[in-house]
Amino acid sequence: MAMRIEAVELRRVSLPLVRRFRTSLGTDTVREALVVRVMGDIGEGWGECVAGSDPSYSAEYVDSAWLTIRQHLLPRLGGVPDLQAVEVAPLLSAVKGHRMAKAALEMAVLDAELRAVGMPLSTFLGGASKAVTPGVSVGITETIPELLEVVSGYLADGYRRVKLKIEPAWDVSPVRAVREHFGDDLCLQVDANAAYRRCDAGELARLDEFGLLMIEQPLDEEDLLGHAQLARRLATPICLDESIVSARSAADALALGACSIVNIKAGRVGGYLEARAVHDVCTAHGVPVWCGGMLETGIGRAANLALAALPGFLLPGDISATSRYFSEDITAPFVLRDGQIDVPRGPGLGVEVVEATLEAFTSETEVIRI
Ligand code: NPQ
Ligand code: MG
Repeated sequence: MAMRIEAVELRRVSLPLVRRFRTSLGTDTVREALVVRVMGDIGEGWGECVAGSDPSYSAEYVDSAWLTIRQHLLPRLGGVPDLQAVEVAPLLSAVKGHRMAKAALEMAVLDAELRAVGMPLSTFLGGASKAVTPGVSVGITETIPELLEVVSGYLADGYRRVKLKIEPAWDVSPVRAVREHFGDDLCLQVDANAAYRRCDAGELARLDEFGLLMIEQPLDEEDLLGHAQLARRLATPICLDESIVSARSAADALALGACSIVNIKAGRVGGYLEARAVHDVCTAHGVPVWCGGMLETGIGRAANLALAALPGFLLPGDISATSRYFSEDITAPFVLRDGQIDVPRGPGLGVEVVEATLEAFTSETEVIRI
């Protein structure tokens, strides 16, 4: 199936978070998302750009992605008569970087194409799982009692894996408190979002006694060598997030010994097809992967569920129920059922955008006609 793009609608959407989310990068109370609708001869498709409102997690942010899509990406897709989703990345390869912007467009074209042929994204990607086991990412809180209360709530909701956000001076004590309070059986891991430096290795080694599943991205995204050196000093496995921007960088990180687990986020690597390639590289090396999360709306959440249905996704991801983040979403909510979330079965992403809700949360719209 192929399409000709006739118009693209960009929307800035602001969804209030149910509780503020603090990480070593900053504090968010609202998720500002960029939603992309591609319209063409075969119908329409939806995509979501996972960039944040400022360049703190990565260099990309909503405004940069918006401009890049309009000025540099769409002009390379707009005139193509028989555009296929698999050609989107090659056609955009002359534009350096801007992977999250590229991923959003590819997702929308994939959705349009797969809807037109009636195939679910999970089937197209090669996923077999019907449901995935969710984890939950827990922000930095003001106090340890507050953290224990928040974690208790998530365990009561049915989450079976907990990830604590850490930063210097919020690491050993919260981890110890959670481990002591909930016991050794709790699947526990931490994520530093690059908040440490090579000279902090001694401090990070203090986490070894808590039996963590992994420590995610302790050092700078560009510091693969530092991660390799740190991996040799720590008993806790290192997982990379920000550093992995392509299948090639995943292969390099594994060859260097910089990590033994990989967090896959399609936006960060330029799309769901590249994300599958990262999965394939890791699986070929016997390295387990899991699906990261970027506080997606139902659009991105649906696509993440499809990706996480691939066989190498051996660890619970940051795919939580909608209610972990939002009281209202632009699609029907994803819910926990017996501690799992179902992979969408409908064609394409398998979700319908509720247009009235989308409109209510939209602060800016631009329609670009080809
Ligand atoms: C991570 N996500 O794994 C990211 C980081 C992150 C679920 O822990 C707005 C948009 C705020 C994206 C905060 C989780 C964000 C964001 C943190 C992503 O590193
Ligand atoms: Mg992370």
